[in-house]
Amino acid sequence: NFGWKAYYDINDIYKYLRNMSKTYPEWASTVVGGRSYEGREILGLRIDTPRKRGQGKPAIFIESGIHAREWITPATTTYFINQLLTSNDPNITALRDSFDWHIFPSVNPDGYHYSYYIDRMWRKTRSRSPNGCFGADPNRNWDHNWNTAGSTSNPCDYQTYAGSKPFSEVETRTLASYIAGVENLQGYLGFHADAQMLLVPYSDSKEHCDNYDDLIQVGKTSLDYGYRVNKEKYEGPGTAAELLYPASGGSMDWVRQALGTPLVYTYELRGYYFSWPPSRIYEQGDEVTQMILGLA
Ligand code: 0X9
Ligand code: ZN
Repeated sequence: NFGWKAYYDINDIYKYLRNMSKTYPEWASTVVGGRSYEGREILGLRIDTPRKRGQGKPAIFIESGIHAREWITPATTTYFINQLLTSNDPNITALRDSFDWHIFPSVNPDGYHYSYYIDRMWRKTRSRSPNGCFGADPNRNWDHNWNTAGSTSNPCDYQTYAGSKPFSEVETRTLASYIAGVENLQGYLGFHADAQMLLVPYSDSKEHCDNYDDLIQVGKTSLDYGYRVNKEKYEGPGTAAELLYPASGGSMDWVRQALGTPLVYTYELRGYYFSWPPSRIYEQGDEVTQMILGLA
């Protein structure tokens, strides 16, 4: 009875992933992208259909839920998985067969669980600092110009504590090593809420990466495809420093620079103070599906 008219807890999301791997064993398998402070797996689904296998299919990695309270991102990501595995639309089946997908609906499972049951506005991980405060911002913790912009060294900060050092959080450290092991990784899409914009690297300064012009062009096509669904305009594509605010230690910057992955984006979905009516998850699910199709 998993669906897209309610938000589900982490156990139900993981159950859904396991079910899909059992229903579509030729196409999909669960993968463990890392682990969390409280001992959960970072569970994902790899969708690598036999069509075009062994022909150098490019891999695309989808990261959602790095910020715990951005519930629409795990929801649209499972929606996208469902589209890939069940749609008969030839554009979607071609999309499914053309890439080796590594899709992680919740890369901060402890934080999501805490936000779901205890504190709706929780954003960080749940690691315990020596001074007794909890959590670091997992999108400030990656080893790219760590803690130089838009973050703090105060472990009690509710939002943007960078962690005690780069990759201090087991979630970011283990996930980074999984990502580094993905063969032929060409695309990395991170999903956030709710600034309604499309961001490209780098995020800590106004520096543009060397394929900035290509990223902008491809990003525009992605937004055009999304716009057709609900006539919703997203800002960008552009860098976080130019459109939002500078922030260092983000996953996208690390993947772009340390791994050299060419197509790296952060999608900021819609919402209002991180809430979005569950009855309308479909709306953003379809938008995201088209945005990914446009990009691909
Ligand atoms: O601050 C963030 O991490 C993102 N905004 S949010 O409101 N969802 O928290 C912006 C991310 C853009 N920057 C990087 N990807 N580094
Ligand atoms: Zn976020």
